[in-house]
Amino acid sequence: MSTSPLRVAMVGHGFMGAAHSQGWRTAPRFFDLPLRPEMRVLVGRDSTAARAAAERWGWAESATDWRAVLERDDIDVIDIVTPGDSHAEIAIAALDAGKHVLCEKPLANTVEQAVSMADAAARAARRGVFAMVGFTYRRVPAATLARDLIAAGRIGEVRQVRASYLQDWLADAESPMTWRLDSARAGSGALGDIGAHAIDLAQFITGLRVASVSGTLQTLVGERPLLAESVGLSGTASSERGRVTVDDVALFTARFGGGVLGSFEASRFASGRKNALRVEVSGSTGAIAFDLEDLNALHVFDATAPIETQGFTRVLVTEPQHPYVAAWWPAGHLLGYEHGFSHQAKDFVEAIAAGEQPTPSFDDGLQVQRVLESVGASARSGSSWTDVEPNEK
Ligand code: 4PW
Repeated sequence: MSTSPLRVAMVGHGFMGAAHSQGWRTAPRFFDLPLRPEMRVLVGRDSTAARAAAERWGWAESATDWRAVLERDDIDVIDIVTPGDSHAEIAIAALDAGKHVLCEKPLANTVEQAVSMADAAARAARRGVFAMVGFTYRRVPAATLARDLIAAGRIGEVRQVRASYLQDWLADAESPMTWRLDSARAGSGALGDIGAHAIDLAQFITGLRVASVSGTLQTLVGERPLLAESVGLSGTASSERGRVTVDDVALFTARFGGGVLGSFEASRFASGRKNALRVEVSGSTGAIAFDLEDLNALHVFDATAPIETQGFTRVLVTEPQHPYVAAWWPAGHLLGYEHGFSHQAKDFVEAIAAGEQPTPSFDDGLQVQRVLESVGASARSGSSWTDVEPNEK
């Protein structure tokens, strides 16, 4: 293991804080990294809660003022796991202070904020300081394998894309309000929270970018009990009620560059679906299907195989030859949700050590933000086709 440290401060300590902590803690223990991440400071507004989270997850200390942490010269990385309304302020200040930044998705709550963040990232990159957005699911080995197979031409020419992210934790109308249901904090609902993952993953796997969209957004439950205590994605309800200000369901069709058509669905009301991020790509000589609820597998169809034995094959993605897998367990010993966060930390650390831009970059995060905004605009206009403005180069 490298002896040169990379000293990390994490701002925020909700569900994503636990996941990122797991990534930082585990990556240097399983991967041979060029820099050794050190979990220096966990930052949270409430000092008691921040201290408890720091002790539980293995951070050396806790703090309540992220601005003071940015001034410390014993911190190299700021990891942002707060709700979207604070991403831009923290990320821009951190980059300007010379800290590398890992920021949770979606990059921001608006395109305007995301543009400022991408500008700050470009300024910082010129000084060898890098920013990355946390579209973690790219780092699930089966998803990375899907990208590799398509890039190698294994399904021929991409013709059609189906992507969805389905959860059901809001299906109960009495499930309480959380920040994810407040547009001021989250920007949008299912669209940005989970639809952003579907957009990023579909683009990552196919190598194509969404050029225009036609969409619809719907809020199914307009009022919910306020949150008494947060637990995971949801929590316990209080006796007061509040208004839901985001979409519960987002549906849109998309035209990718090259004329490829895609369909997207994001819902937190999909009863029985717990965390089903699915991408299926149909090609001229085959197809590929990924489902996060079965994340150790990739379904691959080869249309050039003898017709008698054609069909989707469930490939178990646990061989040492598969992306990221060699560092873990022997073949067939499965990985889980949390491993994506270790892979994310690994890739981020390696890019920093090499002085290279990690991916997905803030430019990539901005492009996804533009897709989200175009879906919103299309929905407001009555589902008319709306172009996604390209990032300026
Ligand atoms: O980013 C997403 C979240 O906001 C996640 O990947 C899953 O859905 C877990 O929490 C929500």
